[in-house]
Amino acid sequence: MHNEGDSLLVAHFSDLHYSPGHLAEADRCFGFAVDDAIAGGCQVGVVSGDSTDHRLDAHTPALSALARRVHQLTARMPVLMLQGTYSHEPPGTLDLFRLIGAQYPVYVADRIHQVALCAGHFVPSVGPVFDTAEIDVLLAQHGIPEVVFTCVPTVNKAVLAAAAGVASAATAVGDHLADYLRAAGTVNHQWRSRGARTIGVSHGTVNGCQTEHGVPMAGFDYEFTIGALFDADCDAFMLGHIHRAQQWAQEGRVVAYPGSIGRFHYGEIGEKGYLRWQIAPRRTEASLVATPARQSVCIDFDGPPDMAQLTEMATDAADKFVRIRWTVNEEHRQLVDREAITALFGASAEVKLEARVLPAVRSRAEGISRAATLPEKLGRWCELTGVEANPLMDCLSMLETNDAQSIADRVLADLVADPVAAASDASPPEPVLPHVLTALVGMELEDDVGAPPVPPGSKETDAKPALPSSSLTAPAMDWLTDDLFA
Ligand SMILES: [Mn+2]
Repeated sequence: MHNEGDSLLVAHFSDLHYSPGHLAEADRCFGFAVDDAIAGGCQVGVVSGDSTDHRLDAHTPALSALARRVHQLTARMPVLMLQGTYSHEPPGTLDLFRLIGAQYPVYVADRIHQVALCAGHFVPSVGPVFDTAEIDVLLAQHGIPEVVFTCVPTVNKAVLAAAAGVASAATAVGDHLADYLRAAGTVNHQWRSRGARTIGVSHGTVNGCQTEHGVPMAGFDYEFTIGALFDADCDAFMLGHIHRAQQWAQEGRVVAYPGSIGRFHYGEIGEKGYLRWQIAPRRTEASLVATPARQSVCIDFDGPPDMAQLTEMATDAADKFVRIRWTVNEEHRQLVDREAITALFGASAEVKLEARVLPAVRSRAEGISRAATLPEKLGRWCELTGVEANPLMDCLSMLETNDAQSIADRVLADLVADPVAAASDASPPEPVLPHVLTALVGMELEDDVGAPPVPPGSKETDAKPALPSSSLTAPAMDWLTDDLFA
């Protein structure tokens, strides 16, 4: 039916996300893409999932707008629509689209199977792949199909978890799909050898792909590996789900995401568009046709926004969607003039201001509240502040076991037992203090109340350093009775 070297032109759209909130963006971009695909002579249309953003009521203008575009497409080409993520496209959403074909039908792929396109009609396999008897009947009735699709809509992990066990459900998805794709590859190999083109269509994550925010997706619980997709022996593998356009090629075969049709979120990098595929045996190419997606500009400040920088940015932000984020401490929140910023971006399509205010919380001793006993809390505090714990533990046990008078007597007794060398060139006063208090002297006390106990060079204090001044003991005790564990 096809001459070697003939190219089949396929328009591949994905992640349209029609919804009231996204209607303007989705319809401007999908409308452009549909017109462009028709004008460019595309022969088949594929929508690889997430046509809608969430459950839509029948009266929602977004649903009829989507239906109108698909209907427009079917005046010129058959269209295959694949079931996407259930939260975006609740099962059954696409059923209605089977009814809106104009000159050509809309085929809805909502199970894992294969389907042949023969002279504008879709002929599905009964099971997951065409068996030999089906292939013989199909060839006898329709001749060689223009294209055979292998459809892998969103896989319900809950169903798989029930079958494979919860623990292995995540990786089992990948294993089962790889097995299926390999089986489909055997059948596709037969189709290809007869001259039919083969196209895979799926909605899921390829391990190692990159999201629209530039984040690589790597792990074991993604649906596919690139190798598994190439195992399906498809000339073209058309993917949906990831909103960033990207592709992989191997021996003239291509696996590709067109990405979302429009820019639905701030911070999405790269161009938006649809893929125009030229599919010929061993010589497939896919090129992105950019849609007029909205332009967004995002800037984040670690602190109050820099008005000079914003003024410069604003000159290039007309008609763009602008998001400005900043992080400020609670006490500085009043420094930000939201009205001035909004005025700067008066010519922009939208200005979104997102402030993150850091509350004034002083974490003086992290984890201390989880310690159960007072000695444990003290131990944790010593650990965090780098203070030797033993002298303070002695103090604490003294406080817990003795009354005030006996503690005072003991301190005084220690002082008498350790007289002072009262020379003019006396060494610093610290050594003369009882060892439990010595530990407190070196500590940084909050609010600077714990000033050094002895003004250097003061003869008067040099002469009588033996009595701990109130300026020393009071703040030191404050620490123990203060709201330390808040
Ligand atoms: Mn999506």
